[in-house]
Amino acid sequence: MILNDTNGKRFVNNDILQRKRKVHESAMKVPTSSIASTLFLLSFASSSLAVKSSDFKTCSQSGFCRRGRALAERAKVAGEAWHSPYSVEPSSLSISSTESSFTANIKSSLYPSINFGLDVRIQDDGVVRVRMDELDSLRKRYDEAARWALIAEPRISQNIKWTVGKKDVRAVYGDKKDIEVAIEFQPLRVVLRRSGKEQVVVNGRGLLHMEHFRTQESENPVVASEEGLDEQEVMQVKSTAWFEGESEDAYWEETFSSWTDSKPKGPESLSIDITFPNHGHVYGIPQHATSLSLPTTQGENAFFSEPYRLYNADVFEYIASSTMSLYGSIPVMHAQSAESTVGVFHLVGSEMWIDVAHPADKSTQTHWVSESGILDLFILPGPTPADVFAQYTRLTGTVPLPAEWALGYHQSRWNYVSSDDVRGVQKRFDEEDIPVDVFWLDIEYAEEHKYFIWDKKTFPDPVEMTNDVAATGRKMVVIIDPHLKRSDNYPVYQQAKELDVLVKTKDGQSEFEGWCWSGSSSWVDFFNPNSWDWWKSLFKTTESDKWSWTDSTDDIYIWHDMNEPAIFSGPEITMPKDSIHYGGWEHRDLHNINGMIMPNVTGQGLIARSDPPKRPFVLIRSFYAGSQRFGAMWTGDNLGTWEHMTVGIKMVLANSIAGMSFAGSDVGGFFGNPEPEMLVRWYHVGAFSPFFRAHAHLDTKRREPYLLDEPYKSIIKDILRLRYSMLPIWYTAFHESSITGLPVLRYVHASVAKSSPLTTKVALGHNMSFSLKIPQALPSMTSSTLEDPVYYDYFSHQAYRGTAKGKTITVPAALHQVPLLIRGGSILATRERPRRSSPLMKHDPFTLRIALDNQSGARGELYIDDGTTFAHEQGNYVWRAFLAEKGRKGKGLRITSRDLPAAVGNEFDPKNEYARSVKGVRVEKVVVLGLAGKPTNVTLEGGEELVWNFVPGTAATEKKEGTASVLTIKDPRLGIADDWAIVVKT
Ligand code: NBV
Repeated sequence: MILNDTNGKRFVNNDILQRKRKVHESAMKVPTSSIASTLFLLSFASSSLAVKSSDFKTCSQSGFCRRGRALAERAKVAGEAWHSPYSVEPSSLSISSTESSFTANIKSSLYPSINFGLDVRIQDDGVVRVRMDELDSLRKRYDEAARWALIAEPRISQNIKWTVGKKDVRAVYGDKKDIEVAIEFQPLRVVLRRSGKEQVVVNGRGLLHMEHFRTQESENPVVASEEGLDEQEVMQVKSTAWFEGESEDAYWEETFSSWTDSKPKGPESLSIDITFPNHGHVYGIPQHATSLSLPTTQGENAFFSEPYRLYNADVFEYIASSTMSLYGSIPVMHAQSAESTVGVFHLVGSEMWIDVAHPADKSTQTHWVSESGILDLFILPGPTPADVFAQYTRLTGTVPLPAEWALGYHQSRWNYVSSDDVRGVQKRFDEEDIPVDVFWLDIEYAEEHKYFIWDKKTFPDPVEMTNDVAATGRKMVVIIDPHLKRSDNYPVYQQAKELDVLVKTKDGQSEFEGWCWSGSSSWVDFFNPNSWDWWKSLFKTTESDKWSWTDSTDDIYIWHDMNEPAIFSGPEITMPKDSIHYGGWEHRDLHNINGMIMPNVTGQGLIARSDPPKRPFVLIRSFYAGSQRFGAMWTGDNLGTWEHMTVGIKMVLANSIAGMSFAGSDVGGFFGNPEPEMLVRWYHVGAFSPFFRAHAHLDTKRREPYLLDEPYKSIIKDILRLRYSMLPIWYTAFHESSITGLPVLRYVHASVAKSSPLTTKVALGHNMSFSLKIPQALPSMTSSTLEDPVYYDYFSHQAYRGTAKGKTITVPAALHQVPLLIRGGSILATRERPRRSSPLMKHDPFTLRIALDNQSGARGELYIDDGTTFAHEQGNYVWRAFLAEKGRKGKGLRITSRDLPAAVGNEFDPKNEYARSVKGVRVEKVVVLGLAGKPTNVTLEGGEELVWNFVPGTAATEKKEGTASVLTIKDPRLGIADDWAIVVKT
């Protein structure tokens, strides 16, 4: 049984999810342009940077990256004369009986005796999967990345017909039969076309190279000259040198700084070029601190000189603009063109470097070089961004619906030093009436950094402390790092040792030892299935015969830091690549996957500890493709600077592109002491991030919101209250994301037609309802380009009218003003009563804000459930569709609330247990923006006149800019879970 299967049931692909997806598909249509967008910040002056770059390799310090780039350079120099040595052997082609996939042998003219196998299959959503591995090889290439990243074996289409020609094999498919995949034989190329136009070309530049396994002895001698070699030998050397270069560069050993990597398997790297013709922008491959539209690393005027690196690493004081690796890696890239968005998912778990170039014709060339592993490439045909998200999350899963409290505000610092400190912080929040849901404890809560074990000197009463916090519905999160102190009095370590589930050194026998917070430490090998049940059991809060966490409660959730893994004594602050994991795999093969299993098992432990089970919450720093199923992420140790604030948003968006949309950055910056203005702006950013946590380094001054002077304190309190009032919008957006894979925070590209980069505005949820831009402290205005017909300022109700071409507007954004716009055409549900924590809002009434478009229409949805358990999987939820449309004869307005699943004929009981529990929860206010003309009366359909008030706008009727008219319907006494209609006559 593989771990993902168990999770699959809980987190993804369950029946409920499939049914909901259908409901969503039939109820909502997401236009292409609504998926593409981003938040934009002004650019800021550079600050001092303290990263120790020399701790991390550049491409030229990494043998396989050097070889990969040198290969590309040789190809460039050779120009037209360059040809890929790889080709398909047509006679070996074998099409499956269902005709949906085929295999073939691949030969490289360099090594005629080496065989490679190609496997191509088309999935039933049109995704093309291309796999290649060495056949009958000396050793086995790592082929388990899919096991960890994918939620299930993808379903293969039954409607494909391959046509085998002399030069290629092709399939045409898709609803409109407009997609064509061709695998060309000589040289091997894979091309995806839509309507005859090339979208993705693999090996078009001839950079494919799978270094085959060999023995050191079997190699060609390294030759400085050809002297002394007979003709045959010269030919032999030359026949590979034109392609592979003349030296065996770092094949068998590699030294970086004081570390030597023994490389017992020799060279096994994989180079592949992927071109996106006519696609001028590429996005994704997180995590890097850079713009969303990835700057070039090759070609004339390349922005960066180094390729983007994917090698999970703990980079101290990282640079805000760099291709350096950071904590997580997701090898997923979207490419955007005027007509389409496509994607690729290069499923490799080893270190990877990616070069990006835009040749003159506005297309994008990419070159991916990874250290080991098979080729397992998914081509995601799009053609809309929404399609690419659906295609990717069908493979790797969506973010499961989080507990609602997890969307509230999290207060953290390294460290709250004692139980009394925690109580004191909570008291101050309450005295100032500032909402907060979660208090966090960093590593100092643990005695000698032996995680799970409280330091009783400072935390003598952890259960009582947690219960005090939980009294207002709040939660605690405590850190559990992956390094285990090698100590006789640490039961967690002792048990791991007994179970023999620790990572081994290169001999495969001895326990790997490294240095971290806990001093001499070892690491659990979570690839070893024997570790799973044991690790889950550690979270049990009830007595058991073994050690269990009786010092904990169900209100304590988990934070996994340092799971790259970060090892102070290791090369590049991580684990030596020749360390050995379960199954005999080297750490090199799976380094980027390493961090994703621990949170998976922890999550299962959290689920298992309570009855009825509650949704887990785990925060992770290191992640890989599929990690979205197991936790939220944050962008690590940012600096308290404007650049880091800015790039943090881009990093959150880049993560969202790669499926990891429950993301945020440390509010305030981890290092440094931000000035109050900056802190306020940082709270603006945080309040519009899916994961909203303030956190700070040990050496920083305390900066909890209540410590600030006025007006900053009140401004931050207002921002926090705004976030809390909007929690229903966030929760509904997360619900949608859990079904469709669309990110919660969306980038909306200004205009698909112009193929502009994604750098204009950010949108939250389905309706792109929000456009937010954060200026630096001054000037206090910010501008945005609008294409959609109308936007309304969330607070002043100023109407801004965009044009098809895009129009630049200026929005006030003084420190106390969040530049927040609602898109005309949306209906938003909020809860406007300030409370101390989100669970206290459970039975609060709702306000509906209806922002009309130019046709006097709007729609929106609201999803609510108990917010903590899995009862929603049994159909216990309320999911409403709100609609505003012109009344009879095109006059007035009719506003309705319907049950969304029932409305599209889904099997669903609107009187489910949860719906019954919120029977008394009502809509307390309906606000309509942009109504043309004063109503004559406002009634419940077929019923009484309601209490209302109308303030005419200066913009409403003439469709000009100015304030919008505002109709406020007061306390219409409507149930949030009931069907109703309001008729507005004008
Ligand atoms: O556990 C201490 C910190 C933590 O506060 C931070 O959020 C992590 O990213 N941790 C890194 C280790 C030390 C960093 C200097």
